[in-house]
Amino acid sequence: SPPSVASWRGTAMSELKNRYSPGLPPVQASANHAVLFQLPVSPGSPLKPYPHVSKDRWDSLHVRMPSSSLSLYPVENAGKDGEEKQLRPRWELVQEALLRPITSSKQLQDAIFSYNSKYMRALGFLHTRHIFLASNTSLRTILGTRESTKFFSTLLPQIIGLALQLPSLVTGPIPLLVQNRNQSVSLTQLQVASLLANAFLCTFPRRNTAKRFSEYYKYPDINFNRLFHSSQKRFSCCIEKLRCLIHYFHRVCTKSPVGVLTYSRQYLSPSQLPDWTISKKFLPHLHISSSGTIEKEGDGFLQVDFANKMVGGGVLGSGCVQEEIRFIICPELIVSRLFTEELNSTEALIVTGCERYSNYVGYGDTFEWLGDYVDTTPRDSSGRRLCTVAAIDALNLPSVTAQFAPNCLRRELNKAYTGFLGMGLSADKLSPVATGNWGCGAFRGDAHLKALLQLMAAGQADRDLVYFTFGDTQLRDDVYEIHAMLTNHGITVGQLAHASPRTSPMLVKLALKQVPRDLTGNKTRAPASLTLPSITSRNYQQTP
Ligand code: AR6
Repeated sequence: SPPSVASWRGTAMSELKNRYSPGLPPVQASANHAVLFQLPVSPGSPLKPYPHVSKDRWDSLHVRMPSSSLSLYPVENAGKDGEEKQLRPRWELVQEALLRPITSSKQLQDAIFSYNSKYMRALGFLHTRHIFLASNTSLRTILGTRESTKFFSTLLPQIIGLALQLPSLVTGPIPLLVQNRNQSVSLTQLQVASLLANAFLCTFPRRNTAKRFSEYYKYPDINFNRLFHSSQKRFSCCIEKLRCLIHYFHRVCTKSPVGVLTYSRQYLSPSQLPDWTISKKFLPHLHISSSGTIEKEGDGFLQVDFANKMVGGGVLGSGCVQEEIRFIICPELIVSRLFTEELNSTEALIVTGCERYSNYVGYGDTFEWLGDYVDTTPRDSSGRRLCTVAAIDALNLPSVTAQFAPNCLRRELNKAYTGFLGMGLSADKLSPVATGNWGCGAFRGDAHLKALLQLMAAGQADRDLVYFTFGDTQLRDDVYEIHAMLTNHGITVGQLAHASPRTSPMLVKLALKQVPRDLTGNKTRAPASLTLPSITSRNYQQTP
């Protein structure tokens, strides 16, 4: 349909190049890429864990696995002098607890407590009424009576089986993706499922405290216990999220997934960052639509996750906005929380190969699981779905005006650029970026400004931009007009970055809604809230 009635403006999707272009080169092991299955991948043959002989690393550079022989847990024993503590291998306790028959939520809770008692007590978790998974009534609310009976008779034993296969499925050490390093880890979808089954059963050691300077305080939490807690804010969202997760386990336990995922930490050192003010790159093509979502209509593009610096944000708690919803409908993203240290300002996490398992409706408080989703996204030569998600965290702004400060603008440009950069791929093969109001919901940013900054970052990274305004038709038209005007005038990324009243009166007029007709030849309605201060000028006064 013609643009006047269509919900989109700009370049038609069909004219954008490189949709479904692989997001990464084929999987290859190297010093900074750990591959935990045997290469090469031959389509149709089962993937084998690698190395063939298990190798454990119980140290600060690798995930401390619950099945490690060095993971010990203090248990109380009745000795001849009364109670005494004895250290036992945690994995023995986990197996003992989970291999006993579990036919009720209370028994499941007791099993989890047997290898997590200290932590549960610390959080007041021993009050049964606080744990909704510990109440069969609540489980029936989540699953329905018949399904909840089936959960204990069929699905839970399968989840436990998947979790306990961990030592034979994940035979190599998983590196932590630490700050200021480019580093990747590739896992099979089955390995990821086993790790997630362990997270569901809360088996990961040392991950149960957020205390400052505890070993993992700069890592997101991974055990699912917070989701089981009925005193959570947004209790109904937690229930819907559990529905999604239980559905995921049902899917992977019924039919083992056969693909592969790569999790990459992308870091740019100061010398790798662009000098924005001298950039000669042009703004990219823009497709902007008021309908559609990044995960659906953005299929085959580089999909932006509006992230928290702790990737996944509140996915295992009460959060339920773009990032949390994405992680819960594609639970393989949740595993990134196991090994991704807090993102710094020039870092992004890129996940390639994740699959979507659930349908949903609503957003925030109205979010609901809506049944199965069959993902038909094609795979690359390494068995990864051609779905790449770039997690970039915008600034969480203390005030609306703060974002216009030059250092904030530069920070956001660098962050978006880090996520959009196709490392190891040639510029002519890069897929467009699918994004939207990044940093403009929970993080309170200005959508016009963020759209412009993302256009600049995409242009700098040689990618076109597909922008979903999430229902906002005014924003769609504003950004479309601004983009059309800037590209008609051949304005470069550098000129935009350099715009200030002194260096670029035209751009500043544009920003201040004073664009004269003779500059464009068209009637121009400048957006309400776009301002364009210089990122170089220190003295620039923001106009109210
Ligand atoms: N597709 C396109 N646009 C969307 C979608 C979607 N699926 N979902 C939401 N939007 P927000 P932030 C639009 O608040 O401000 C999380 O807790 C919609 O207009 O998720 O960067 C993270 O963990 C929405 O208002 O992103 C962080 O802690 C806007 O995108 C924090 O929130 C922003 O979505 C990040 O907050």
